[in-house]
Amino acid sequence: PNRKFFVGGNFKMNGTVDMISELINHLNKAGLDGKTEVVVAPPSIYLLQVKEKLTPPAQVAAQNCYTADSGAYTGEISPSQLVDANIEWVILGHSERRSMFGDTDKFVADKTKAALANGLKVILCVGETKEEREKDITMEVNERQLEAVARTIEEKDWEHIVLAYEPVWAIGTGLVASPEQAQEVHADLRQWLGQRVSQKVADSIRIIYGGSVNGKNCKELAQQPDIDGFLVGGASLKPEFVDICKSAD
Ligand code: G2H
Repeated sequence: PNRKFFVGGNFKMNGTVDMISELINHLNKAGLDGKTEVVVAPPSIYLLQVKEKLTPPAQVAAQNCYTADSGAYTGEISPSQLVDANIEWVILGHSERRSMFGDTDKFVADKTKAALANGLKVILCVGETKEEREKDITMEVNERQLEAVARTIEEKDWEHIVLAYEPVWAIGTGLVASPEQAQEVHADLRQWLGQRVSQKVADSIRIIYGGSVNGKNCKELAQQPDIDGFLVGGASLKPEFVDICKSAD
């Protein structure tokens, strides 16, 4: 299967006007050749700045959005506003939003549907906690999160989704999943999609890994057959992000 490698940089709630400007300059000078699809996700207040300065083919993602188009929803951003600002992507279902900001499986699915309906592409995150892995319910949890989306969108919508597997125990902890651990879940997720959605979706969807990816561990992870890229947090704020963008070259 011919899946284009995908690397996302999730800045989370980090950065300043100056720091983000430096990061984007560095990325622009990196000579990314478009072999890997590169997408950066700054905090929403910096989306327009990044959109203006970032050189294509690199693209921009929001870190979240709401379901409605407009209205009395203080503090939220709509999918249509992101489209209006020429933002191509949105990250949905990140574990930090699930655990801290009330994003349930259903809410994530509804946001995904709204984002896709407006023409955004979605980086959809799933992943189990440490306790869930120890209880041996890793796939159950990941399937439950994915099932909520599968029953909300149509088969054709999956073409505009990149699936990010982010084990919560590996996020920001320095405890990266081993290439074997990540590959195992990625393969299971692909198999699940094949049975639940279609073989075509299973074969073509990019499944990317997130959780303490850095310039050193990315190469070995990138060689796994079902790892089609990364969602990078901490290391996306450092020069080594460029090395991660080139890890499949
Ligand atoms: C997982 C990842 C980016 P980090 O959240 O989404 O963050 O690379 O800092 O573990």
